[in-house]
Amino acid sequence: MANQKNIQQAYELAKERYAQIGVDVEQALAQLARIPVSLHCWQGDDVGGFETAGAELSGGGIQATGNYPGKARTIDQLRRDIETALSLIPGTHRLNLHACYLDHGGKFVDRNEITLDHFQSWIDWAKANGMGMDFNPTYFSHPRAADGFTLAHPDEGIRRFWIEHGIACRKIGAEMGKQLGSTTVTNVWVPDGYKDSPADRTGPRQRLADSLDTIFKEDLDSNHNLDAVESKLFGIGAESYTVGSHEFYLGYAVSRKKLLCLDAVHFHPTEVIYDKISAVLPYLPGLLLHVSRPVRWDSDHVVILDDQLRDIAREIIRSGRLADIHIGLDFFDASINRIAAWVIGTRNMIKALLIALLEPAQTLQKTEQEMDFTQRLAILEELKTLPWAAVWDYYCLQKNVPAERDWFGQVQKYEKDVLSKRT
Ligand code: RNT
Ligand code: ZN
Repeated sequence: MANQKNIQQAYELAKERYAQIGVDVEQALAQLARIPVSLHCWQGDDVGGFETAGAELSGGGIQATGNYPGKARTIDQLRRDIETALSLIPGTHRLNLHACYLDHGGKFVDRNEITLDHFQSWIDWAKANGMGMDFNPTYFSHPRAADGFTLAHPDEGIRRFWIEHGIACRKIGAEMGKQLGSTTVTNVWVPDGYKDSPADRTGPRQRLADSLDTIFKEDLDSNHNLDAVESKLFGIGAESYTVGSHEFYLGYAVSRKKLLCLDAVHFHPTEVIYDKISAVLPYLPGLLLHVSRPVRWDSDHVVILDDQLRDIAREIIRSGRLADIHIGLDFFDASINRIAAWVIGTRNMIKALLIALLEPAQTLQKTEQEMDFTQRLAILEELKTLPWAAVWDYYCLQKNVPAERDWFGQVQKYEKDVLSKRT
C-alpha cells in the first residue's frame, strides 16, 4: 500500500524542484483536473455491443484479439465495469458510446430506427456518474455493411439506410449533450474500401461526401452536438483503397467546418499524429483525438507512456486551444483484464498530460527563439527525469483514487469476485 506520508513529502520536494525551473505545480494540477478524457465503451466487450445477444464484431476492419475471461455481456455488466475503472482513474471523465450499445429492452431495433429512447438509460447513468457523453454511429457489424461499403455504397437503398442511421445518431448526440449540459462529439467513421485495386477511386468519394452532406444537413446547436469525421489508412479486407482517407476528410472537415478526428493508428507506421495537431487546427473548429497505439500496424494496443503519447499530450497543451481538442481513447485488447486495460491506458493519458503541463513552456520557447538549441535539448532531456511521478501520486490521493500500483489489487479483487463468475 502506498505510504501517504511519503507521497506528501515527495510531493512537497517535487513542487520545490519544479518551482526552480519556473513551473507552478499547483496550477498544473488544477488545469489537469479540468481536462476530461473520453473512455471508449468498446474496450469492455471487444467491440461487441448489445444489438443481439452474444454478437461478435466481424468485418469493418476492426478486430479485437484474445479471449481473456470476464468480458461484459450485458449493459449492467458493462456499466459496472466502467464504474470500477473510473474509481481507479483520477479526475472527471466522459463516456464514449457506440450506437450498437443501445438499450433496446430486449426488442431488436435496426440501426436506422434508433431513437433517444434507446439511449436514455445511458444518459441517466452518465448523469448519475457526473459524466458527459460522446457518441458514434455504428457503420460495421451489420448485414448491410457486409459488402465493406456503407455511406459510399453504390446501391442507393443501402446508402439511404446508413444515412438514416447517421441522422438518427446526430439527433441522439444532441439530446445527450443537452440533457447532460456538456457538448457531445458525434464521430463518423465508416469502413468503406476495396480489398483490391479499384477501377474508380472518385465515385465512392463523391458518394461519401454526398451522404455526409445529407446527414449533416440539419443545423444542430453546437453547444449540444459537434460532428467529427474520422479517416483511416486501410483495414483488413480494405487494403488497396479507403474511401475516407486522411486527405478526403481533411478537405471535408475544413470545407464543412467539422471536427477532424485523428486516430493515432490510422496512418503509416512511422507517421505520427502529434505533428498534425498544429498543422490542421488553424483551419478547423476543433479536433477529436483517438489516442491509440499502433504496433507495426493499426493494432489498437493499450496506450502506454511512450514518446508518442507524451508528444501528443505536449501538443494538446502547447496548442493554446485546449477547449477545441477533444481527447478520446480508442484501443481494445481482449488478451488482458479489460478493466486493467482501461485503467492503464487512461491513467497513461492523464500522466502524459501532467508531464506536458509540468514543462517550463516559456523558458523552452525562449531558448528556441534565441536559436539556442543546445540549451533547448539540455532542458528537454532534464525534464525526462524530473519528479513528475511524485506529483502524479499526490494527484491520485487528492482525487481519492489509488496511487502507485495500488489500483491493481482492486482489479484483481474485482476479477475474483465478479469477472471470474461470468459465463
Ligand atoms: C476504426 C476506428 C473507429 C473504431 C471505433 C470502434 O478503425 O478507429 O474509431 O475503432 O469506432
Ligand atoms: Zn478510431
